[in-house]
This record gives sequence, structure tokens and C-alpha cells, in this order.
Amino acid sequence: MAVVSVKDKQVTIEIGKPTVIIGERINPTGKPKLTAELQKGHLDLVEEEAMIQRDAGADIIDVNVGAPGVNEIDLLPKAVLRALEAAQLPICIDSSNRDALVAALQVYPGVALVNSVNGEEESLKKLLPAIKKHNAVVIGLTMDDVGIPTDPDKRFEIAKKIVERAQEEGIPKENILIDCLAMAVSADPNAGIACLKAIGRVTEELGVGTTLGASNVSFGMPNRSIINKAFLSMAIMVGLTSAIVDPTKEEVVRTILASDFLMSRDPYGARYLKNYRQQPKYS
Ligand code: THG
Repeated sequence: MAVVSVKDKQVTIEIGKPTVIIGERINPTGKPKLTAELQKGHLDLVEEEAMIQRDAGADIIDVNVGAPGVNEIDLLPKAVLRALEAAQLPICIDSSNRDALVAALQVYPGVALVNSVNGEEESLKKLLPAIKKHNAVVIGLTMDDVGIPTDPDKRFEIAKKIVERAQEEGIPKENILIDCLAMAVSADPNAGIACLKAIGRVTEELGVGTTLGASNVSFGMPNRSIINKAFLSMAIMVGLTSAIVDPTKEEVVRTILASDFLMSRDPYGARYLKNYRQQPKYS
């Protein structure tokens, strides 16, 4: 069981419990307005998006400020603090810049979720000591210097290596989440099955929690949202414990809550019903 926190607010990520919703909207990918604001160092939009996602049902807010012309080492810590103050929710610190991840960890008031390390020795060497030092929770991507294996058993082996290396560093298993990486099924018909098989093995054999950005599975197809929702439901069936999604898409949140209910991860539908009652226009 992983517990991330900010101040007195805690979020538990645990196998068999409700799927934790990580809001993905603070990410300049495909968003020209947010990109321009971040390039100017303006964080008003970050604050706004943090609150919108909290109100839509996010449990954790992902913060990624990676765009051309942005100094992430300077801006990521500021954006993380702005988002957590606004939403009063734990933050998933998202960057491919390892120095920026460490800089944000240093200012974080609680237990952060660090997104991410991968199976490359360089990534593990640089980030695991900082993650241990700050008692953070880490997301491990099932890829390494060779790339993302198509074989689910090879992805499992990378996950196992990340868990072992983290434990050697003194990071408990509870503080690790594995991302089995959804890839485009339009390019490789087996990509969906491979990801689901890897999630199942990581859940059953390593006993660690998992996360997933589901939207890649539908790349290249029309009506992507229905494919993403179907896939999320399948991933929750095989054990997925958290999902990186846009919570303002209310059907995504409802799909997650419905899947938890069906998998006995939300006994008597307590969370499902709470969400239902909060939305008078539910249809
Ligand atoms: N795994 C982990 N972390 C991740 C991902 C993952 N972080 C980044 C990403 N994937 C998840 N976040 C996003 C953020 C934005 C989009 C998709 C995933 C996105 N943006 C739209 C676009 O590109 O066109 C713009 C959408 C809009 O305007 O609302 O799709 O897999 N560990």
C-alpha cells in the first residue's frame, strides 16, 4: 500500500481498493495556451487546472511543465507548490528531467509521487537515492535503454528489476508503482494484451501497485475515448490501482468507478453512489 500526502491530506494506493484518479491536465502536450503561459513562467492556469480537476474527482494532480524554452529545474518546483496549494491534493511530479524531479522533491511538503524512473541504470542511480531521502513514492516505467519490450514477460522482468533495485536502496515495496505502458493497438494488435498481461503479473507476483496513462492504446483510431474507457475497465479488472486520466471527462471517471464497483473494489458502491449524488444532471 502506497500512501502519498500533502500536509494532512493522505491518499492510499492499494491493490483491491478503489482506483486512484491522477489528473493529467497540467501538461503542455497538445495545449498551445498552457505551453505559452509556461514559457512566460505564468502559473495562473496551473492553479485553475488544479482546482478544476479536484472538483471533477481527481485524487492526485499530475504536474508536467515540459515544453521547449521552459527551464524545468526552475519552474517545476514552483508549479508543484502552486498546484498543491490550489487543490490541497498530493502531486504526481512528472518530468523526464531528473534534476527537475529532484528540485521539486526538495520543496514538496509531504510524500510526493515521482513520475518516473525506468529500468535504465542511469535513471535508477540518479533518482532512487533522492526518492529514498525524501521518502517519496516512485513510478517505474517498464522500459529500459533497449526500449519498450513487446513481450509482457520482458516488461515484467524490468518491473522486477526496478523493485529489486529500489529495495536495495532502502525504498520499501509499498513506495513503488509500476507503469506497464499502454501502446497503440492500431500499430501492434497485441499491444493491449501485452500491457494487461504485464499488469496482471506485476499485481499477482510482485504485489506492488500499478499506474497507467491509457490514452496511447487508441492512437490512430476514430472515437478514441470509447477505446480508452474499455481499456481502463479491463486494466482495473486485472488489478490496476491508479490511472492517469483527464477527470473532467466525466464518463472516464464513471467508467473507473463502475469498474471498481464490479470488481468488489468499492463495496456496495459507496464511492460510485457518492459521485452519482454529487452530479444532479447525471444521465
Ligand atoms: N505514464 C506515466 N506518466 C505519463 C504518461 C504515461 N505522463 C504523461 C502522459 N502519459 C499522461 N498525460 C497526458 C497529458 C495530455 C495528454 C495525454 C496524456 C493529451 N493531450 C492532448 C493532445 O495531446 O492532443 C490535448 C488534450 C486537451 O487539449 O485537453 O492527450 O503514460 N507514468
